[in-house]
Amino acid sequence: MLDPFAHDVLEDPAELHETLREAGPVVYLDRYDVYAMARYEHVYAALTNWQEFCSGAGVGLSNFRYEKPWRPPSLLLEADPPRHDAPRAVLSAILGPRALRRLREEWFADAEKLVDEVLGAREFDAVTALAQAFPLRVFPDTVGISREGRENLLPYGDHAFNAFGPANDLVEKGLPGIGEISAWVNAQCGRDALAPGGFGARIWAAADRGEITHEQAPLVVRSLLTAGVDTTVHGLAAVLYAMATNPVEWQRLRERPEVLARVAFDEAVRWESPVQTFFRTAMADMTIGDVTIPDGKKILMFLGAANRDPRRWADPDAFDLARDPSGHVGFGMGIHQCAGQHVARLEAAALLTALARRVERIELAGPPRRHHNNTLRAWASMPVSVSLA
Ligand code: HEM
Ligand code: OVM
Repeated sequence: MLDPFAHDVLEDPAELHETLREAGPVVYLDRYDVYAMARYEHVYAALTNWQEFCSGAGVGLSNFRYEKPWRPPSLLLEADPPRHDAPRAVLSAILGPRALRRLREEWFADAEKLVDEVLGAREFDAVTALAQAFPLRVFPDTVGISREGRENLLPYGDHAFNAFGPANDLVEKGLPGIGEISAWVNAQCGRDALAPGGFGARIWAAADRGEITHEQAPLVVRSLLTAGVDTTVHGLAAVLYAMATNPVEWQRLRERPEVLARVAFDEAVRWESPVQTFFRTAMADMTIGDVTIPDGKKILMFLGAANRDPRRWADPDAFDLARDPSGHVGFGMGIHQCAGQHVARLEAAALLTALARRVERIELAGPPRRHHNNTLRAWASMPVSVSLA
């Protein structure tokens, strides 16, 4: 009766991950009537095989063939080729490294300003003061949404990521507010709600050029608002936690931030896997090892377990800037691999570089507290103290 969504597992999933990896390539979870994969080799193989492991029936526990989705499905995350292709091409161009170059200077300057403000105190909460504050400072403006109502962004993402799991207490706690929050999010996706020049306006411009339809444009904007905030918050929290608990790595980063800020963030995404799991749906009977997955069944992919599989990673539990973390599946792999990964990396590079310049030491000033979410590995609070360079 293993439950990946029970509170004790969400608090610390390491033991479940090891149990699943050791049990074999595929494990049946009777509690949810789904199959689980936790070894790197098999998670990687499934993520790069969209034909047999599809996303169009949803990437949560709910199977859209039998159950009505809680919101119209994402045109990216919850779509298979060929329908996935055009929205993906549009977002990849808007969020790609070339397009982001013009943001770099501005975001680095914004990070300097935020860090200056925060370092007015020697003790603060790294989750609220940095990991939440920085994405909220740069991302909504870059998409081009209104100032009013931005407090809805984190709760919306939190609920969306909870909704990939079972209908447990975490989903229930979001339900009373989600109607109003969704209405606000949907209203931000219209052409008239989006400032010129932002990511949102560029999605509409792609529709004007015929690359996607005008009906698709608001849903593509919605993907940014769903996937683009909580993920980076918890990704940044992960790298800040890694630094606060690995002082030698912090010193290394401070010596070469231009190179190591990026490595540190990707190593943190491997180490912590802010997005822990996603499901796929079997498109045929498939026998893997000695388990047969019947056609139509859901398969739970443990990105977090794959990213610490000792079959793939030496000393997997160590946060180590000397390792090459590339190939981790923390951003997924294959055709659905995170469309926003360059955005996340740029945010992290900006924040870490600003911190590296001014902070000599960063350490925990009290016990950090986890935030439980069915999909995200998240922090509620992380008291830290710093000494300045
Ligand atoms: C897809 C993780 C940041 C937008 C994904 C997937 C993962 C992921 C694991 C693959 C889902 C799958 O295979 O089913 C993360 C993490 C982030 C992050 C760990 C931060 C540390 C962002 C940001 C944005 C974004 C900042 C937007 C600006 C998307 C979109 C998809 C996606 C649109 C769907 C892509 C597709 O299906 O083709 N992300 N993400 N993500 N992500 Fe991210
Ligand atoms: C989306 C999306 C993409 C990635 C993650 C996600 C809630 C949503 O396209 O809406 O999580």
